Amino acid sequence: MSAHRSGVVALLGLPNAGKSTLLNRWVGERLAIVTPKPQTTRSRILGILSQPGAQALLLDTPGLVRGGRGPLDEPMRKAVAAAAQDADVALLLVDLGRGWREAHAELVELVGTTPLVAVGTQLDRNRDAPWPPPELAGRPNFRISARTGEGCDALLADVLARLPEGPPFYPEDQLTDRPLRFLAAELVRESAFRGLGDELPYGVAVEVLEYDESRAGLVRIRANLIVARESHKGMVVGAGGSKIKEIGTRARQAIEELVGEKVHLELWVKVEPGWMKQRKRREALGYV
Ligand SMILES: Nc1nc2c(ncn2[C@@H]2O[C@H](COP(=O)(O)OP(=O)(O)OP(=O)(O)O)[C@@H](O)[C@H]2O)c(=O)[nH]1
Ligand SMILES: [Mg+2]
Repeated sequence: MSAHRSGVVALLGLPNAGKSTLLNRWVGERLAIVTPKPQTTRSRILGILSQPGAQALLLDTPGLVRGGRGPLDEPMRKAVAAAAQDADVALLLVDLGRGWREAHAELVELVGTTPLVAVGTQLDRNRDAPWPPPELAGRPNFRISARTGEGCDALLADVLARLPEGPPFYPEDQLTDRPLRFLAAELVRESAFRGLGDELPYGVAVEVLEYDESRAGLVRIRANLIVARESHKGMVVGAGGSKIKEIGTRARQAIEELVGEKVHLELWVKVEPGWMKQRKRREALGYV
């Protein structure tokens, strides 16, 4: 029997490459939220993938924008750098439809000497796109669709074979290091991102005030949807409270699916100017 392998796999790429979709597919749960909006992921999300003989610690990371100067950009850049440097294997995800960009070169630089695997994503809708780009010539490369699953098993087998020998770091039934209350907050944020369409205010955040599992079969959650400006409150609440209701209903359903129990979700909108600029506050909200 061959030895057990374990190690850290960083998922890197530009916004919307499909990093979080791939993490969720491999782990089989919605650990990382996914939306069509760039910069959906705001922190390093660990997904633990255990198979007989191997355990991969998958680090999903925020997609960086070039020269981004928002208050969240610097901490997000640090999260990406830390993931890249912790990794035993780095996956550079490149949307086949958008192809190679200058910002990819910066990510390659961040990865340094860690073995890098090039992954062309969203194959289902970009079958004829050229691949690999000349900048990635000589690197191992794969094409996948995280949406349909095409190519994902072959990529995973290759990645696991690159991990160093070692025992598992986590119990094999553990899927992440984040508590359920954080995952619940993220699912509320995902629902808000989806519900708010193009007028989404950048500064939306979610804070879970209460996560109560004391009653069998029911989780009671009280949460704030935080906006950075008074003028954003109306957008989130909607006419007669219709928008916040829609956001809450969709989030509740997603949380119920994740925890496998009934959920009671009470959602409030709170204006908190400047939360993004305060490091402690960002950390308390889980975005680092
Ligand atoms: N057609 C298709 N769409 C995909 C695929 N993978 C991801 N998407 C879509 O692309 C969008 C972005 O996916 P995410 O997984 O959130 O991308 P990300 O790289 O995590 O993005 P950030 O967190 O913003 O950096 C979502 O609307 C996904 O549904 C794919 O394989 N095929
Ligand atoms: Mg993401």
